[in-house]
Parts: sequence; C-alpha cells; structure tokens
Amino acid sequence: MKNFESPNILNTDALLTEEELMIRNSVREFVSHEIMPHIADHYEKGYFPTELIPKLAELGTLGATIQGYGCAGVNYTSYGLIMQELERGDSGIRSFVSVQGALCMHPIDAFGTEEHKKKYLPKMASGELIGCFGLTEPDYGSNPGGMITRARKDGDSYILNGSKMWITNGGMAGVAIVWAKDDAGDIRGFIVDRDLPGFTVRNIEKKFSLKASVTSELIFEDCRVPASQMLNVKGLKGPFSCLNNARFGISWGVLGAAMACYDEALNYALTRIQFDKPIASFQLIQAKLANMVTEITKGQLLALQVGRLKDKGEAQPVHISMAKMNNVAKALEIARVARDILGASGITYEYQTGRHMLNLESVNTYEGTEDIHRLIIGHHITGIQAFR
Ligand code: TGC
Ligand code: FAD
Repeated sequence: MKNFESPNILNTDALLTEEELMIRNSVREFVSHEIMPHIADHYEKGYFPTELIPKLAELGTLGATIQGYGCAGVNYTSYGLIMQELERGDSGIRSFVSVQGALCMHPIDAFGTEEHKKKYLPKMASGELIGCFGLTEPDYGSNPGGMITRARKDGDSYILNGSKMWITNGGMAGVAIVWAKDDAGDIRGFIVDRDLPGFTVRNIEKKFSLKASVTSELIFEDCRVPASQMLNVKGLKGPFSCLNNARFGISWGVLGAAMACYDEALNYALTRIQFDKPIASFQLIQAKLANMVTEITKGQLLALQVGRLKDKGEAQPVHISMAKMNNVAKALEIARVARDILGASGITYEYQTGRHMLNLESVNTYEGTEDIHRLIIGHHITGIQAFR
C-alpha cells in the first residue's frame, strides 16, 4: 500500500533533518496501518482504541521529549511531527498522547521529586499507567485562575474538594494531575492516584466531537492526598507551563487533520464528474484547493519555526498562542471547505473529512479557545490585558 504523502510544494521537507523525517515517516506508517482501517468505526461507536496504547508506547510517542525514564528524548520538532501524524489519524488519538505526555508526564518530570519520576514516568512511558490533567471546572474554563477546587492542609495530607470538567482520559486514568487552591489561595498541583477514597469519575457520553476519546468529570469529596504528592510549583504558571507544550503539539497536530481533509478533497475532486467534467476542472474548486494547500504550507512554516525556537529554549507563550490559534482555525476552515467539496458524500463515515471537522471544533476550544489566544497575542503587542 502506498503511504500517505503530505503536501510539500514549498519543499518544507527539506527543512527537516534526516532523523526528524525518519520519525515522521515511521509514525505515518503506523497511522496508515494501525489507525486508519478502524478509526471511523471506533468514532461512530464512541470508542477509544485502548489496544493501541502499547503500540503507541513502543513507537516512543508517550512523553517523547523527556530524557530518561524509558522516554524517547526526541527534540520538540520531532514531537510536533509525531503529533501531526497521529492527528492525521484522529484528533482523539493525538489528544490521548498530548495529555499523557505534555500534561501529565511533563509536570512530573519538571516539578516532581526524583521519587515521583521513578515511580510514575517509566510506567507512563510504557502505557501501563494512564494519566489525566484536571484544570478546567464546570464554572471556570477560560479563566482557570477562578477555580474553586480546594486543597486544605490536614497534618501530612491535603484534603481535596471540588470537581474538574471535560477531562480527557479521565475514565481510564490511573493517575490525575489535579490543580487546586491551598489555604493561602495559591494554585498547587497534586499527583492523585485514582484509587484514593473520595475520588470518583463520571464519563461524558453523547458527544458529537472527539468521539474516539474519553472525556470525563473528576469529582473530589474529602479526598485525602499525601502532602508528598504535591508538585514543586506555585501559581498558574504550573499548569500553564504544561499547556505550553500541549498547545505546541496541537499546532502541529491539526496540520495532520488538515492534510487528511485536503488529500481527500483533492482526490474526490479529481474523480467526481459533474457537468461532464471532473469537478477539479472548475475554477471555484481549484481556488478552494489552492487556498487549502497554501494555508497548510504556511501552518507548517509557523509550527516549524516555533519548534526550532523551542528546541533552542527560546519559545515564548505568545509564539505558541500564535501557532495554536492560527493552525487550529485554518485546519477547521480547511475541513469545512473539504466537506463542501465532498458534497453529500462528505456527511458519511465513508469519508474522513466530516470526522476531522467535528473533532476540530473541540480542538479550537480546548487548551485555550481561539479568542483567548487572540487576546494573549493582543496583550503581547499592546501591553494591555483585555481578558477582564
Ligand atoms: P495571567 O495573570 O496572565 O498569568 C498568571 C500567571 O501565569 C503565568 N503565565 C504563564 N506561565 C507559563 N506559561 C504560560 N503560557 C503562561 N501564561 C501566564 C504568568 O506569568 C503569571 O505568573 P505570575 O508568577 O506573575 O503569577 O493569568 P490570567 O488569570 O489573567 O489568565 C490569562 C489567560 C486567559 C490567558 C489564561 O487563563 C488562559 O490561557 N486561559 C485558557 C485556559 C486553558 O487553556 N485551559 C486549558 C485546560 S487543559 C485542556 O484543555 C486540555 S485538552 C487536552 C487534549 O485533549 O488534548
Ligand atoms: P468558556 O470559557 O465559558 O468560553 C465560552 C466562550 O466565551 C468562548 O468562545 C470563549 O472564547 C469566550 N470567552 C471567554 N472569556 C472571554 C474573554 N475574556 N473575552 C472574549 N471571549 C471570551 N480541560 C482540562 O483541564 N483538561 C482536559 O483534559 C480537557 N480536555 C478537554 C477535552 C474536550 C473534548 C473539550 C471540549 C474540552 C476539554 N477541556 C479540558 C476543557 C477546555 O480547556 C475548556 O473547554 C476551554 O478552556 C474553554 O472553557 P469553557 O468550555 O468553559 O468555555
């Protein structure tokens, strides 16, 4: 079977090293053989394919940028390419890997003790232990600083009370990174084992987006967590530094979904006959395809520049916001236009575009909505905070 080929009109592949291309191509092949044949069915049934977890681990995708502890230790650009390839399969698979690595393994690696790292990271890298990240609450989404979940000190423990909403991987996680305010009102992070009394999970069913992904509510009722499980970071910069990595991965990931939609629309347009001609021969269809491939190419360059800055330790939150905001919005636009080119066929599971389009609605909202990232950029360029 011929493998997927991504648009390379500007020879953007030449900007990647041999190792980066090799990593990209091996994940690409994995997606073609292991994800594509079944994903539409999984999506329709609302099933996350847990059977893929050991294979994703073997490929080195879990906590890929972490050095040691059984992790691959690749650079950020390679990490981005991994995300791009996985999201060509489905945003739900990329979400699983993002949350496991950027949102759960990263804070343990960055803010945990050596004991935490040895206890959790190898099992998370091998996929034996799944993590979730609880920041958002029912009444505090874009404004997580307002969170009401509390961690009250009691002897050698903290007592957690509150709930976290829309939590990816929640229902299958063995450990949760939970953010709560302590007695002083400071935001602190805790590594919370799933089997602690007072910690319950409720899955959110009946979604029309990210159906091949588990989304849950985490509920804490007098859940006693040993103080030794607290991470060594205080304030919103703790969760936000995890989001920096996850948002970066998303800015690459969505290019994969966009490439899949573009490829499908192009192939459909070349073979679909109307008015005695392939619809690809009409100027309006060509204009749509030309815009799609141009936006994908611009998105590649944007994500790559942020990747290179991250690899040099020079990436700022505003760079990541620009890439997340632009690339998700453009991928969503591309998916919607591809759906239009597919006509009625575009609403069926026989084609992947509709699935990507619905997934991208979530991706545009989570990890900071499109407008929140616009406001982060606005703050950077004007010096004026417009959130409040
Ligand atoms: P603000 O006053 O701006 O900042 C508070 C403190 O945080 C620091 N900070 C950062 N640190 C590191 N990285 C960043 N990107 C940072 N952004 C801010 C900042 O320096 C400050 O530090 P300090 O020491 O001075 O206290 O915070 P604010 O409360 O005004 O909020 C600003 C705003 C709106 C930008 C922020 O709240 C925001 O980004 N909201 C969006 C929330 C969000 O992204 N939630 C994501 C939840 S997780 C998720 O969606 C996972 S989906 C997973 C999947 O399935 O893939
Ligand atoms: P709101 O914050 O209520 O925003 C609603 C609308 O108001 C948006 O259009 C927003 O842009 C706009 N808005 C808000 N404030 C302003 C403002 N100041 N100025 C202008 N416009 C504004 N969270 C986690 O912690 N962990 C997870 O694993 C996780 N996974 C998720 C998985 C899925 C499938 C989804 C959909 C969400 C997930 N989330 C997770 C939650 C996600 O991060 C939030 O949904 C997101 O931050 C937005 O919050 P909200 O939904 O409460 O929307």
